[in-house]
Amino acid sequence: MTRRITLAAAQLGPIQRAEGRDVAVGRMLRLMEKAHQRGAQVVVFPELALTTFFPRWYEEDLAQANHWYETALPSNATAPLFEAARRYGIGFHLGYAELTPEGHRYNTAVYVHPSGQVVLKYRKVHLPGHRDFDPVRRVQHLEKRYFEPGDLGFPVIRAPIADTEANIGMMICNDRRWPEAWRVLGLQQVELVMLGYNTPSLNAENKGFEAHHLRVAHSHLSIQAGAYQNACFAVATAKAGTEDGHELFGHSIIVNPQGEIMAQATSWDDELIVAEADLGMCELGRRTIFDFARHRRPEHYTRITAQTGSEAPPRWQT
Ligand code: CDT
Repeated sequence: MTRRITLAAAQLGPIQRAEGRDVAVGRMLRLMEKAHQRGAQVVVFPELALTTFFPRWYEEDLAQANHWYETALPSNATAPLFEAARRYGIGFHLGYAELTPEGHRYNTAVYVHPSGQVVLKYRKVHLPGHRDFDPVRRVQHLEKRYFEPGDLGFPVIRAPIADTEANIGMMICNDRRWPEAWRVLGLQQVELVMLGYNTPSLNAENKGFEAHHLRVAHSHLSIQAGAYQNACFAVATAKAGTEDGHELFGHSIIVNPQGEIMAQATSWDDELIVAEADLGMCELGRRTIFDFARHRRPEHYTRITAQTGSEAPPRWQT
């Protein structure tokens, strides 16, 4: 039996700081309608999809930032997305800022079944940037101020999608650059990784020049390598364009388990890209070169979990 599903990445153009959730949700609904017309069964929206990428703005008092966070899902603002999912029979992935009843703040994503039930929740583990205002940076990237590292690990769940089931997992933006995150998902036989991102076109750390085309290349390299080495599909969806005067590079992609790009966004605006995935394709890598049970040597990987920073090697002695 073939296990085919139609995947969509729903790239969002910029959402300006002054724009409310109603604007973002309205645009997302149009993308869901398009996804339905194009036969998609899963739609992946970006990281922090409901607002501007607010960690670029410094707020001394965190409570003043509460308006950027969701305290419930669905809420009045997000309910139309859940209704559209039900209407079209489409599951969707949504990235948002989460404020829990206990006061914890996370950069979160959920996968919502067409019935409206949340199937899987993930909280971003690798938070880039810094905690305090950095006068050297051209643009602030305050994720370490606004979020705690996720406390859910990298969960994978087997869930119904269309007429079949798929092992789904998630990562968020910076996570895609960490092979450890992909491998933890791979070790749970993930077949579909959903990930959203907001990546500036410029490296704003002022520690050297990084060419624009390499910023995109590094993103694609990481996603293609992660999908290939873990024999899974990946839907990677960007927020794109000039947001609050700062450029995000877009280039959303859908990748197959061979690491090939099946579809790529070409605009820096709202754009839907679609690809058909035969989940059976995950078997080849899993049974051959990346048959983990046969080939992995974890006894030689202890540094991966025993150590965080790198250590200098011993110096060769004559
Ligand atoms: N949102 C996010 O994780 N963005 C990072 C850029 C960080 S630059 C400090 C990324 O890895 O794409």
